[in-house]
Amino acid sequence: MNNNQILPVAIALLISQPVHASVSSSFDVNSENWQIVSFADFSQNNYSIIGQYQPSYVSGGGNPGNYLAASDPDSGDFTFSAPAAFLGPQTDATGLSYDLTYRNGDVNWQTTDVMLVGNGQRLLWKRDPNIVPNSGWTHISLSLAPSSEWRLGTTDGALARQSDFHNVLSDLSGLYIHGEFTSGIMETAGLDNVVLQTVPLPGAFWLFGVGVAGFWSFTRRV
Ligand SMILES: [Ca+2]
Ligand SMILES: [Ca+2]
Repeated sequence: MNNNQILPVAIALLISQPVHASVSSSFDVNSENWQIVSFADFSQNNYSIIGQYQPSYVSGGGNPGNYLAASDPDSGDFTFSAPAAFLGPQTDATGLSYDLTYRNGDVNWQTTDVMLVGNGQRLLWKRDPNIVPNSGWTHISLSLAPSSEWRLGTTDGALARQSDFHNVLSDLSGLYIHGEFTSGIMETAGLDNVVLQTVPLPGAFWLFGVGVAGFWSFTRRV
């Protein structure tokens, strides 16, 4: 490959990268504005916020590097609440993944695992089978699409439809990851590697990139 060919290939590679970079938090530098939000009782569909707190930022012990932790702050269901970077118009979002660790407390409380709020609607995700975090790192991955694990409004509400996802994601105002797996105020949960995946560019854009690069190469030769 000569010099005239390297640049077009580099351009093609650059253009072929997805424009919609996924939003992510790996907590390498700080807590990235995540917060702890505690709701009255997910299991009773009581979504009153009873407390907001700062998470602990833990150096080392993450998956890898640093991570966020929260010790159960009150009698409610505490969640890790995503910052503004994850919110707003997110209709391109297709999935969510995160890593959980649980280094203090028995796992004996199971209810909604992820809650999305937007446009006056609430989507509730409860994994089947239950998530049972442990002192290592458990990777959790979910699709933002209709399934038997997604309910609208309440834990016994209707199965969420595609139109419900579109409505909520078009103006996402809250993304909450449940950290509470112990009945009683004693546990500590940790969070790392949150990724909100978005639709990658269609293949036509990649071909377009190759075409542009090829044209550039052609014009360099004449
Ligand atoms: Ca980390
Ligand atoms: Ca608890």
